[in-house]
Amino acid sequence: MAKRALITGITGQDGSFLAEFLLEQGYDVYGMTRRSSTNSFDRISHIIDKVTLLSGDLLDEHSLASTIRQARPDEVYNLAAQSFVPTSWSQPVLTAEFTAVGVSRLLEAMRSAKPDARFYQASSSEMFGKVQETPQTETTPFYPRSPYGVAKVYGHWITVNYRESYDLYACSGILFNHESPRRGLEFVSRKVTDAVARIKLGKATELRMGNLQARRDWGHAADYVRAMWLMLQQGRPDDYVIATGKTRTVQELVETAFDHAGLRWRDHVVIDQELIRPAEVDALVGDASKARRLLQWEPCVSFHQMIAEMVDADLARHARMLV
Ligand code: NDP
Ligand code: GDR
Repeated sequence: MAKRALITGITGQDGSFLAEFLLEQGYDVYGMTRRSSTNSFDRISHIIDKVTLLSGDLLDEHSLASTIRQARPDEVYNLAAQSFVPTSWSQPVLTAEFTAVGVSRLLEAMRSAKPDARFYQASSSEMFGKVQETPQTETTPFYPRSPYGVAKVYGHWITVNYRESYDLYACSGILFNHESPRRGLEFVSRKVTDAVARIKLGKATELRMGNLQARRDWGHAADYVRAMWLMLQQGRPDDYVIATGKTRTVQELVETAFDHAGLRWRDHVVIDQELIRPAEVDALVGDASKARRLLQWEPCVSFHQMIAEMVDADLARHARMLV
């Protein structure tokens, strides 16, 4: 019989890649979506006939329990969250409700409706924040620097706590930044590749940016969703860092994207103080050796391949809009 998986956040970047991956593995895929007056199914439109969508919201425990009862999942992937760091300063309480307490609601729903399901929590390198050691591993202490980071620390520890308290198979994947052409337009990689495409096609001239000196460890979303699945296929549940081990500045990302389109970034980029964050995470770089050793996980897509793919996709999209 086919295994059944429930994905919260299926309409997001990672949810769409994970749904594709699990369908390829022969799973019956269920996705939880929240109601909105316009649908947000763009990222899953190509697989919409192959997945079953169920209505639920992280704010509503009743809907979570009902979603789990309907899906009867073997595996639950909790990818839903308020995931944009700057919004967590303007909406700190909502971020805590979705990204922190939402994890408790889902774990409680799973514990009552399907306690033998395996659970994946989407934890984040933002938990390391003001880093206490470099590179960051599963044992590096957390020091979050935004309401989002604080909420993710809660989500991480409640997952560990439910594993230890109730013997659930619950894993926390501490994933570093990962991108793709499906990344939301507000995140730095996609903001840059989208602007490069618009500038190249004559639709824009300027790109306003915040801190160019911040460093991140950027990988590709398709590689990272494979790691989520691997975590749920092991003999026992555990937590894993997923990262490439390479760190680059935002400026290097900008240069790479402009170079790929044959443009000079200095002709177009303007620093906007409004985009500087109240507290910054200056430099992240992960050590994924535990995942490499125990999950045999390796990233396949390089940084340059990924940025080229994103620029090309945005160029094609904007060119289509011109005709
Ligand atoms: P996205 O922002 O692209 O997707 C977030 C998803 O959560 C969307 O499907 C959204 O639905 C859904 N969602 C938000 N609020 C609720 C709610 N109240 N109830 C139900 N669903 C909700 O995020 P990513 O795909 O990039 O990330 C997936 C997860 O991984 C997130 O938890 C994120 O914090 C975490 N993460 C991401 C990293 C990255 O680099 N991408 C790195 C580390 C962790 P809708 O379409 O309706 O808005
Ligand atoms: P991050 O991703 O906050 O790391 O969280 P983002 O791409 O938003 O920022 C990365 C770095 O770029 C700097 N930056 C800018 N960022 C944005 N968005 N826009 C700008 O104009 C800009 N200029 C400079 C930022 O200051 C920051 O240092 C992402 C999210 O996906 C989280 O959900 C996830 O948990 C972490 O990655 C790991």
